[in-house]
Amino acid sequence: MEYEFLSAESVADYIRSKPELSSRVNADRITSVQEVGDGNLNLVFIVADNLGSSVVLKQALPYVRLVGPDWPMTPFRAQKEAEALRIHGSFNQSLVPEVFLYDSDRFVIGMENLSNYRVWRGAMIEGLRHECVASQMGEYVGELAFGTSVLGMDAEKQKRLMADSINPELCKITEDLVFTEPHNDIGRNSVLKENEKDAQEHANDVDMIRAMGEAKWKFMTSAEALIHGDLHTGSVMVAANNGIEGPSVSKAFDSEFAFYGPVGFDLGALWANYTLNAARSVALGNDDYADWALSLINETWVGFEKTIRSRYDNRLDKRVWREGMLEDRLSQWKLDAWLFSAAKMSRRIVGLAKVADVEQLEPSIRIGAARGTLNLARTLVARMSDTTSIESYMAIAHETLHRYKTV
Ligand code: SR1
Ligand code: MG
Repeated sequence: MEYEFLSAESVADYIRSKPELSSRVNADRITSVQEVGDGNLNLVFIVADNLGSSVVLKQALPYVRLVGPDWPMTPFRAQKEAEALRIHGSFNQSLVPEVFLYDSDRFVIGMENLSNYRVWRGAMIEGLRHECVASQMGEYVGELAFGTSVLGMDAEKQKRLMADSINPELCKITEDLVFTEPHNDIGRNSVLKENEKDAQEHANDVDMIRAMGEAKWKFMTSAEALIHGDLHTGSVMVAANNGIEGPSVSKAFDSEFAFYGPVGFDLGALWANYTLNAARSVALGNDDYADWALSLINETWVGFEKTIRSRYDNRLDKRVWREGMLEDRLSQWKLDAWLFSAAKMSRRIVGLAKVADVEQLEPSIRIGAARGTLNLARTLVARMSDTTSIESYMAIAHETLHRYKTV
């Protein structure tokens, strides 16, 4: 597919040609253009003028940036992202960036520049505590779980939206990288030599494979809501309201993996990424921070549950969806989040697209963080049948990560 890529040199002309952008940034007075795309897929520019206005331009490349042109990828993912941001924003604009423009010829999204925000993963790696963000992300998942499911959206409208939101290419990335390849290496997996045995045991664990089969099935068949689809801590921007720490604000971004999928997948992604930070923190001996990171699991769940409970009175069909249904859904979503989190943490250890939390550790201590995380994923799966309380999850994570600490 042929289309022109943006460059630092061409963005001014691009903005000039789009009234939705030129009304926000003065293309004749641009003072800085930064390419900040540190994700795996896209080009991202922050463009600012000398009057203090700025905008973000995000362009989908026709391939996976992490790998290069050898891995082609549909640029129509930009359309999925723009639509998901708009729909999610309609429930609570404070939790996602505002979209100003979607350019279907060049697959560009023009959106709000979150200039005083930063990526949560980086902030957590630095040991900063952005309070309330985990709860806000639970609230975000709760809003989309209610608002885009048949609980909150007219059933006919919801079916049309579901059809429009089909996102097969991006879903395939997840199906392969998250559920399949950790147990079936096609040459994209890698670990430290000292972790090869751990990765092998993880890959060969028949109970884990069975659970991942179930998780993959759920991911591919359970079209509950228009989920974010890749809600790790690198997909969350955070800003402290007062000073460096204390109550913060946050926004979920990078929604190109959005599709009608299981609500528990987004929750599980958050839980897994809190846990990956805890693995890092344990390895570094930052035990207090590790405990704080694990406490976010509960905070996200509470934010989610509170939102769903508060919306449930407004459900569109009360004939058979009564109070019991709410309790059943919450139990199932918790179980799903538990299962998906195991998949989401182990893929970041053995598969393609690892996370800085663990990867940036010195090898001598990374061994323990990787081993602990893989064993934790397997233990969580093994324990699912006897407990799914969040307290148990956090206790299992605490105990397992400390047990495998090296040095
Ligand atoms: C090829 S894309 C690799 C990963 O980056 C994204 O953030 C998703 O997690 C995907 O699996
Ligand atoms: Mg991303």
